[in-house]
Amino acid sequence: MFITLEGPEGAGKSTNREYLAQRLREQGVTVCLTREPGGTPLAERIRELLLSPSDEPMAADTELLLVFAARAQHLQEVIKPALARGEWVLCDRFTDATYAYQGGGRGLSSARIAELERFVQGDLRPDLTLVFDLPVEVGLARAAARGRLDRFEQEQRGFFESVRTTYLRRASAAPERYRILDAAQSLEDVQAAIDRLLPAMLEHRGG
Ligand code: Z5A
Repeated sequence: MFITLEGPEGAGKSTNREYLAQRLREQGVTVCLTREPGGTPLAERIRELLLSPSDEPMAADTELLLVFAARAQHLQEVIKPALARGEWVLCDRFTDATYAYQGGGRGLSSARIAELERFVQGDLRPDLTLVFDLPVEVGLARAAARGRLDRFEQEQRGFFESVRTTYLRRASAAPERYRILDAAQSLEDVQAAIDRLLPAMLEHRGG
């Protein structure tokens, strides 16, 4: 299974990816944990370019192409081989983040993103996407508590509202693939919600 974890800043994706991985391992599932942008040495270098604040403003098209360049490398080196070995891939962000940040946030057309999605991924799409949803101010406060803000985290509030709206719109347009979790709850409650999703996920075992 290919599972992606999505959501705005500070939604708890990384924390809950570890939790889900642990619960799946307890059930005998071999998991491959990875993230985007990044996941391979080259893709992590592209991540550095994307996240580091710089005096030269990055054009939105450049940002979009870098995101997909990193993804092409990540798919070839990590995601496809892991799926071919029968592992479950748990990926912290994937192409839904491109629709949310470059589409919703930067205002690039979803048709253009879809073109690159087809070019880089062919037919490969996640089997399940968990959207950790929370009000923008709660997520930004969590991110700020961590210290220095990256290039995206320095954006204005309207940018993050569009990111959140895009995630929710995509999730409600394809409810068979997405599960929305209320990430503003306590971590315990979020993890209890993950536990409730586990039986349905495990039904996928064995094809
Ligand atoms: N990006 C893009 O533009 N286009 C793309 O296609 C892709 C990505 C793939 C890096 O992503 C950036 O790349 C991202 C979008 C862009 N924008 N930014 N910035 P990232 O996922 O690496 O960065 P992030 O969104 O900033 O991740 P994050 O802030 O680390 O969030 P998180 O992983 O969702 O949260 P966390 O690290 O698990 O938790 C954050 C803190 O909150 C931490 O102290 C936790 O202990 C705490 N936490 C978590 N859950 C709770 C609850 N329930 N209650 C209280 N506290 C909690």
